[in-house]
Amino acid sequence: MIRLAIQKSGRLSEDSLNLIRECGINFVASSYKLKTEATNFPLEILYLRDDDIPGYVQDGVADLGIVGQNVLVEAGYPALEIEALGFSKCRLSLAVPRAAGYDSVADLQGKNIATSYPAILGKYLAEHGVQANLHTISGSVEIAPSIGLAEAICDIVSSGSTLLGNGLREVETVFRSEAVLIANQNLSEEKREILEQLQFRMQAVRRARR
Ligand code: PRT
Ligand code: ZN
Repeated sequence: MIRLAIQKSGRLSEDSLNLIRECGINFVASSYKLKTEATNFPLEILYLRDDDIPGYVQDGVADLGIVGQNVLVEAGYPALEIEALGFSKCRLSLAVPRAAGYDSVADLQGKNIATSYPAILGKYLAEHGVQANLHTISGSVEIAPSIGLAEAICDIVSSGSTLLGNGLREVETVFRSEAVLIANQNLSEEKREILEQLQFRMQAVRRARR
């Protein structure tokens, strides 16, 4: 039996469940239960907050997980990634108020930037020789400039309509992300065999979708 952690409810949930189902794995999903066992494959599914998934897989509480690369890298466990899954594509971008002047990332020197991704953003700014004051907030990052908390933000973007609706302009792509399969690095021989079968099926599903 192998344990896979997926997001309980959010943007990754439906596509994660669909992928497992398309692999021919049957289970009864329920919105109030925290785990389910598949009926025709040695798999147990755990439903968690996405932010908790990398740590649980690192610690071996779960053997596998499906999570966004943004959350995985921010948590500091990029090495757990074993396969990109091709859904939940998005980018982590810097944005400034539409009326603000902006030529390059150097313009952010000494500025206040609100984000939920201080680790990824901090690394990016350091690579570009920029020192800024990062304000870590867990949600509603887009409103930070209009309430005077920051001159810029760094947040997840997909269509760009949230930025637009908040009077912001996307100026730099900091990180590109999609959902990935992650695995604990010390799986038993038995679990590694189950993982191999699961990956084989996932790859077949992805080929069939193309
Ligand atoms: O409750 P839990 O902690 O599990 O969920 P969560 O609220 O932290 O995450 P959730 O469900 O919002 O997102 C899960 C993952 O989906 C993220 O970590 C990303 O990998 C991926 N993803 C893909 C997105 C988006 N697209 C996305 N558009 N995550 C968030 N957004 C948000 C973004 O923060 C912004 O507020 O949507 C808004 C922007 O969307 P556009 O289309 O207006 O640009
Ligand atoms: Zn989350």
